[in-house]
Amino acid sequence: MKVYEGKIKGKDLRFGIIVSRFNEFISKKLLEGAIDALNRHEVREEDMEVVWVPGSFEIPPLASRLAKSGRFDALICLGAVIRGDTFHFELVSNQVSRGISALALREKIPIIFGIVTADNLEQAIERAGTKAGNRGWDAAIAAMEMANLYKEIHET
Ligand code: INI
Repeated sequence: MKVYEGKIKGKDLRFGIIVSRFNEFISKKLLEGAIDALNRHEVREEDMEVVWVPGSFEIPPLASRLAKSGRFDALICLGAVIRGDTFHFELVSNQVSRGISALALREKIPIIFGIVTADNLEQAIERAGTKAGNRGWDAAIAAMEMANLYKEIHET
């Protein structure tokens, strides 16, 4: 029986990170978590590119362009959508999740969903490096695993 499982290692892999400036207090913590995870798994500084966008709504169109550039083995999308910030929470969170999943199906590289959706600021803080871990770190781990898995599958 052949079993495929991507390794969580980052050496010689290139990552694009798209991060939203809206709720930057949270998203910069996600970015720190993601970079830390990549650093600790031997991804070189020159193999990471960070692109800031105004809000999570802008993440899918940017990810689409970066995916087509051919420069990356995986993309990591980071943002924070918090209910109560504005009444269009549902609209933004639905659009960004639909957009990223549609892209992930269409593009050749993994596109990882590292968007925190939370009912309030406290919940978002919990997911950005306090008691519920750091979703940015988790997204980077998933990106390495999926990038290696895609390579394994394509090589067979
Ligand atoms: N963008 C976010 O990243 N998080 C939010 O919580 C949010 N809310 O709630 O409004 C948000 N809105 C901005 C949106 O992403 C776009 O930047 C804006 O609509 C311009 O297109």
